[in-house]
Formats: sequence, structure tokens, C-alpha cells
Amino acid sequence: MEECLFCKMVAGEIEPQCVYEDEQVLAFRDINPQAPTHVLIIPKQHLSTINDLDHEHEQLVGRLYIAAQKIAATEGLADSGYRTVMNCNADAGQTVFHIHLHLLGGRRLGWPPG
Ligand code: DGP
Repeated sequence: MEECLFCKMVAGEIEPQCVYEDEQVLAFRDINPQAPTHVLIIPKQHLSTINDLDHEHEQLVGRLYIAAQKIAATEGLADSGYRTVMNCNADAGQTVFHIHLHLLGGRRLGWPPG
């Protein structure tokens, strides 16, 4: 996956502003933040969209959410609240085809999303 932007971050070829890392997960600040806290949480394994997930990825997806919980706590969002979103394909606005969980917080978020 040498053309994948997020794989280049995992490989260290591009250095984002990281906020969390473990053996399977990397998290970094979004380049175009939509809230005071906007972090992208990615699996180090390349998976293009939610449609590529299978039962073998259950633990990995769980780790994305546990990472989100930890980052939210570090960012001071645990009590005030935050949102996690994973977009899939064109109608949801997915632009980077390496799955990523958006973690947004630090302001009152509108619902429904646009
Ligand atoms: P999505 O639309 O769900 O595919 O979100 C992709 C996000 O990736 C978008 O919010 C902007 C972010 N992004 C794109 N390029 C870069 C980059 O080079 N660095 C960082 N940190 N974020 C990026």
C-alpha cells in the first residue's frame, strides 16, 4: 500500500502530530480540524473501508475505540462529551481510503450531521 497516505504515516515516511500509538493503532491530529479536538485513529494494518472488515478484525476495531476513550480522557473530554465517526465511501464523504475513526470534541456538536 505504498500510495496510501496513512500507511506512509505508519511507516514513518510522513510524520503527523501523533497523540497515541500502540502495536496496532496510531492516532494523530487531523490536518483540517472540525472541532478544538479532532484526532484520527487508524489501524496500522491497511484496510480501505468499513466494507473490508471481517470477524478477524473484531479485536482491532475494539482497539480503535479503546484508543479513542484514552485520547478523549487525555484531551479532557470524557465528561463533557465527544463524538466518534467512521465514514465509508462517497456519500459519507470518505476521502482517505485507509479506515480511520474521527474523534471530535471540545465544542457542542450538531446533530444530525450534514
Ligand atoms: P474522511 O473524509 O473521513 O476520509 O477523513 C479524512 C481526514 O483526513 C480529513 O478530515 C482530513 C485528514 N487528512 C487528510 N490528509 C491529511 C494529512 O496529510 N495529515 C493529517 N493529519 N490529516 C489529513
